[in-house]
This record gives sequence, structure tokens and C-alpha cells, in this order.
Amino acid sequence: MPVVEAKDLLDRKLDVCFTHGDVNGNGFLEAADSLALAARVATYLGEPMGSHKTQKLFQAFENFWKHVTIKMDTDNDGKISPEEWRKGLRKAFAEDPDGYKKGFHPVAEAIFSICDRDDDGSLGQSEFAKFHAAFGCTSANSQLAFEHLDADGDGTLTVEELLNAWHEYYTSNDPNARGNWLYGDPSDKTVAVGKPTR
Ligand SMILES: [Ca+2]
Ligand SMILES: [Ca+2]
Ligand SMILES: [Ca+2]
Repeated sequence: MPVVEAKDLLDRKLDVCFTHGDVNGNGFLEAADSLALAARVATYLGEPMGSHKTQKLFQAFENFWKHVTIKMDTDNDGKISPEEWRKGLRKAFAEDPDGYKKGFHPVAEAIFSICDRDDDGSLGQSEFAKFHAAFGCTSANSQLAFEHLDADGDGTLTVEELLNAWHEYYTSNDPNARGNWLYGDPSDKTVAVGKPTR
């Protein structure tokens, strides 16, 4: 079992995703980061910018951003610090199941749909790897993630397997949750973690 240190597991996972989101690396999340991440996903997956799937993805990221900033941006400066992110994302999702449904579920669905290149309702490993590449994950971690999330071991991820993983990743502190592996080994020190809070 991965040993998780002082900071709790959910905080650590939220920090990892802060780093994914901070596309310009300035230590804050802003609306522009969220849209840049959506654009990276579409580009890595080879989905044209004007397509229906890409539009849905942008809409979902925009909706996500609106939803989370209301809860997070406590000093109202239009950007999210790592500390605002940690506290706010817990409030927005882990402590508010309905908030998760409204704020994150559409993002998860839009990402799944854009990753599913052949529209067969499931993701092969190469489809999933492109999503991970867009988020800056190593291919070793991408492979680990795939192996752990493929609950029935049939070599593909169904929308259900992936939506469960997302939900666990963003809301659960359970060290045995399969979804902890969404971006690779949750105890891997080389997995980018958020910049320290001051
Ligand atoms: Ca702020
Ligand atoms: Ca597919
Ligand atoms: Ca499967």
C-alpha cells in the first residue's frame, strides 16, 4: 500500500490536480488555465477545435470554473491559490455530492467522450494515454492508472469505471479507493504536487 505522509491523501490528490491545472505555472489557477487545459485535451486527442465534442468540453470546463470559483475564491481576486483550491474543492465536491454532480460530472463526461476516439463507449489504453499526456502525466503513471482503473480487467475502461474513478479521486480519503490511481501512483514523489502554500 502506498504510504501517505503528514498531509492527508485527499489534499495530496487535490494538489496534484492543482499542478495539472496551473498550465502557465504562475502558482495560481485562473479562468485562462481552465480553458488552456481544455484546449490541451482537445489537441492531444486530435479533436478539431470547432467540433461538437470540443465545444462540449469547453462548456464543461467553463461551467466547472464558474461553479468552483464561487466556492473557492474567498479573497475574490479572480484567481485560486493552492490553499483556496484545497479548502474550496473539498467544500465544492467532497462535502457536497450535488455540487460534484453539477460542477464536475459534466467535465468527466466531456473528457470521456473526447477520449473515446472510435465512439465505442469505452477507452483503450492508447486513448487514455493521450488524455494523461495532455495533463502532463508520465507514460509509466498512465499505464499504472489504466491497470488499476480497469476494474474488470478486460483491457478497456467503460464510462462507468472512469466516472467512478473521478468521483473517488476528488472526494475520497480512502487509501484503498481505486480512483486514487487516476493519474498514476498516488504515492509517487515524481507526480507533480502543488506549490507550497505560504
Ligand atoms: Ca483568490
Ligand atoms: Ca473507444
Ligand atoms: Ca474494463
